[in-house]
Amino acid sequence: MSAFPLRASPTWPEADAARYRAAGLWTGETFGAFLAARAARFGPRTAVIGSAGERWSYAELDERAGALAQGFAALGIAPGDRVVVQLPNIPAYVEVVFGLWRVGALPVFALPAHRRSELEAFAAAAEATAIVTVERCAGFDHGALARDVAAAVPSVAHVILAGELDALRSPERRVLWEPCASAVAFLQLSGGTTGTPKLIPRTHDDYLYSVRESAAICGFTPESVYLCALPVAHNFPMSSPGILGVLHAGGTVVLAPSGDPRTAFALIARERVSVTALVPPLLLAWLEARASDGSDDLSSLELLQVGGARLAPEAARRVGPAFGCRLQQVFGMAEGLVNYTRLDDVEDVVVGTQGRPISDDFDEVRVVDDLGSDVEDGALGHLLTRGPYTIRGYYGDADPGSFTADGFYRTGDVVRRLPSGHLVVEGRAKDQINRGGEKIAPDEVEDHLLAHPSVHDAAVVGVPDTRLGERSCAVIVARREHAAPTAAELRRFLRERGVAAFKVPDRVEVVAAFPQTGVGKVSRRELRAALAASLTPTVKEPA
Ligand code: AMP
Ligand code: DBH
Repeated sequence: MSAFPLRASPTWPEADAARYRAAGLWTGETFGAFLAARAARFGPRTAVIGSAGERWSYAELDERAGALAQGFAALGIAPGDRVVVQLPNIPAYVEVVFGLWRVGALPVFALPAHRRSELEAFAAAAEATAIVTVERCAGFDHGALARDVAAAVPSVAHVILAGELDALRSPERRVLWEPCASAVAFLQLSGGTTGTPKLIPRTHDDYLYSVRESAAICGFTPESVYLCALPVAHNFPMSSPGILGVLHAGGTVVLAPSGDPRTAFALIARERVSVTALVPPLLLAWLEARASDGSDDLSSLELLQVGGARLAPEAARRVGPAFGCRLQQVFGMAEGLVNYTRLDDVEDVVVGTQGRPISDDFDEVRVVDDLGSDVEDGALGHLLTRGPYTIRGYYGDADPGSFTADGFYRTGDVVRRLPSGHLVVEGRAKDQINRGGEKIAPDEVEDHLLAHPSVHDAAVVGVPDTRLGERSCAVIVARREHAAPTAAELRRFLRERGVAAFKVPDRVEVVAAFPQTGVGKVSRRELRAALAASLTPTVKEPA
């Protein structure tokens, strides 16, 4: 077993677990068994297509994952070990993740955009023993980054590069791990509202339940061809129904190296893609590209999913005419609850709501006022949720305040529930900026800004933006006797500290002092709200 024991995380009470098992929601299947069963059933069918021409059958994927698992074991990766995976959209991602599951290790999913500051925090919080990455991607030296992180985080003993996987494979077929489906299978990342990362412990049972149901809701079949245009490790393209949903159904995953319309449209035409998933800004880019050049053959597209951030109804209405396919809105979170508009919902519902939960019977949704009392359907309130695939606590019980005493997750989203059960996301009560689906924790960025020698105080707030929904703005108070740092200087400073590009403020404003909100100790939330309100009218929306 791992030399670094898993931290305990709050989990479902036994009575609920028993209920989910008795109802057949939690089946006891593990990810390792899942892939073996898919290979037995869909053996010669194509499971994964890469942009460099790779085409792996289900049997081949199973074989590759098995051989890699033996290699991981030989290297010393033990059951229960956490392994940070930072890979772009390449087929190796799929074999690595299943290979880790086969050896009993827990992937910790990082995005290619993450940099030293984030990777170090994930590796340290998870006490990871290895990092799997690529040598280089999109001009960035991920290999060097992983080696830096390994040097800084004592638990990390191995850096494994995608280019070394073939050498690692072993023909041995030892049984590596006796699976337990109720155990944590991986740690997903929360968009987070705090500076320290909150890791999300998902079990085999709970995640596979959501994957199977999602595939059914979205009508996935062995004929489904899914284009993964978003970063593959994100919860949406991974599980809603995402690549796991396609593999469950026996369909084909096509991995796009980027979501840009040129790349994606060519892959859709070449592989006869039937379904894909986008965040709203990417949808806007696709709509524009389609309007200026309609020559790509996208006639195979049947379903376009959009989620991660608010989709403007005007954009939603353009999907059908532009792509000749149905739109589906997806409102989900890595912590669990996923809502879908249904394939048979009328247009007004598909355009005007963010869908309803996966399970009518088992997802518990409450919409409450500030005091925690349920509000009427149609009224605004805080969304709380509990159910068979929503976590009861973060890894190591970080941030217990995100959960109610009776186990509901406080999503931080402000919603309206319609009598049909559909939810409309109206806003947010959590300290988080949603930059076109990329979540930014103001605290985290502020902590970095405060490290600058000329910064006395800093607040990071969201400002409305037509394209991204919101952009981030850093409001800075300079230190006495110091010249205020320029925006370019602050951006460079953050990049040098290893902060992901999407977290670097789009805009920097310098003020003499922060407004005094309330009496006594100023709450960061109130301060950010006051600053955001003072900023909004001056925002120049980009063309
Ligand atoms: P995360 O916690 O990083 O997984 O992000 C989940 C959050 O993204 C949700 O709580 C919402 O705030 C936001 N979100 C996801 N999908 C949608 C959507 N379709 N519309 C509006 N907000 C969304
Ligand atoms: O934004 C998200 O985190 C998200 C969006 C759609 C998600 O986790 C999901 C679907 O599963």
